[in-house]
Amino acid sequence: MKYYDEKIETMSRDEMTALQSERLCSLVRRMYDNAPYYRAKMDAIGLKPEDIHGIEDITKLPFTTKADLRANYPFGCFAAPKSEIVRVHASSGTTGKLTVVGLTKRDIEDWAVCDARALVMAGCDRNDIVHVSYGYGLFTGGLGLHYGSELLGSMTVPASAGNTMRQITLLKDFGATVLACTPSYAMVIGEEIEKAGLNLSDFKLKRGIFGAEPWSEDMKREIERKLGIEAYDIYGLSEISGPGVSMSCGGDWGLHVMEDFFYPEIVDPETLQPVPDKTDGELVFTTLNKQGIPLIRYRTRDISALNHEVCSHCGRTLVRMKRVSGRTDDMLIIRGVNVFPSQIESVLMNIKEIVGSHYQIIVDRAGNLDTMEIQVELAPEVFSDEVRKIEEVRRHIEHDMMGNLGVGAKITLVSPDSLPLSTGKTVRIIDKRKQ
Ligand code: DLL
Repeated sequence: MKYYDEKIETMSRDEMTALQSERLCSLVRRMYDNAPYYRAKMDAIGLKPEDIHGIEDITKLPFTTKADLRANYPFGCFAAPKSEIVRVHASSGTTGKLTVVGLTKRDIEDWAVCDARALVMAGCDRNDIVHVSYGYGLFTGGLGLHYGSELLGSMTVPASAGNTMRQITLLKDFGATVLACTPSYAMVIGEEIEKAGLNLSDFKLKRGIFGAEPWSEDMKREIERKLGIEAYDIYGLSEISGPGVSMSCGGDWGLHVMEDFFYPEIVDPETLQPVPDKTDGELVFTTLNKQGIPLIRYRTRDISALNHEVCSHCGRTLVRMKRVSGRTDDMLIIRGVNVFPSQIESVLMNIKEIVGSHYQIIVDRAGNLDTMEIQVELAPEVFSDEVRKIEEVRRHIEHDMMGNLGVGAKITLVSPDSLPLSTGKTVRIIDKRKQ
């Protein structure tokens, strides 16, 4: 099975533009009539629904931000009557209130289609056994992949996150062929399999559907090696629709956006002006088909780039977005230098004496100077080595970090298994400057 929906996934640019234009015009009308907060934004600049004739007019429309969702907590941004909402999800940001979204029956069906398409992009079909270790609940990861996998017709195991040894037993006994979880949890599962002395040949795993947090190419290779699988990147956010907003096909440039549902733009985060293809900027989405909580020009804070060329790997015409390496707001500025956690991870993944996926970044200020400490777990076999050897490892990391980040970091090596483990999204950064 090459495509889930060949017509949409290989549509010509002109046809896609026509579809998006039609959907945008009807969305703007609906929002104007049913979403008072957005109507107020349009009124403030004197914009009427009839001023929007097609997707080319999208830049006339005001942006929406997380602050709008927070100000209208919990249900004030819904554009459908509460009687039509059949499910809510929510995500907790790093600060403040939950962001709540409401879905109608059709929203859930559309979402399942996105995830079914995503699974097929990764090479899955109805013969697969899909083990879902994303959390089930208010978080969108578990239920999103779950519905997509069922729609595809694959046997679906709703394992949810946690209790790693039990997960491993289920993976082995049920013969799961696909594992869906956060990349950091995939690393934990891989490490536990190694520690338990289990043989990969006792498992039938072939593919992994990993997302919900930034992860580097190096981490991808490490997960592939540890679990003997091919790892695919899945992207999404609750505000837009959870996992399946975009998905990698295994090609080497980016993730295909389900652009008949979600219209992507990249803007300069300072000027908010659109940037050319393949140029980094802030990713902005408009939900073209949603009913419960449609959003127009929602600023994701994620950094990406777009590429409209037809994909030579899979033949899809769906626009690609570059894998998200960080957010405009998890970017650390250390003594004026911009640092992304993904850069730190890349350095760590190439050092064999440590467990590269277990690290924590602590940022503080001493006097007027920013300080950055990176705590990393030593590999168990190195932990028992003599102090001189361990000090050498520490210096080596410090040196590589300086070379790659352009700013110094204090490296602290800690004993194996001493940093907090994550079964979902990992908290990597403790920024004491903000406390
Ligand atoms: O994380 C939805 C999801 C679940 C995606 C399972 C993929 C798999 P939120 O909790 O609302 O939703 O968090 C959304 O997570 O804005 C990104 O910053 C980050 N993120 C999600 N997927 C990726 C990815 C889910 N593949 C926020 N790469 C987004 C990098 C990602 N960052």
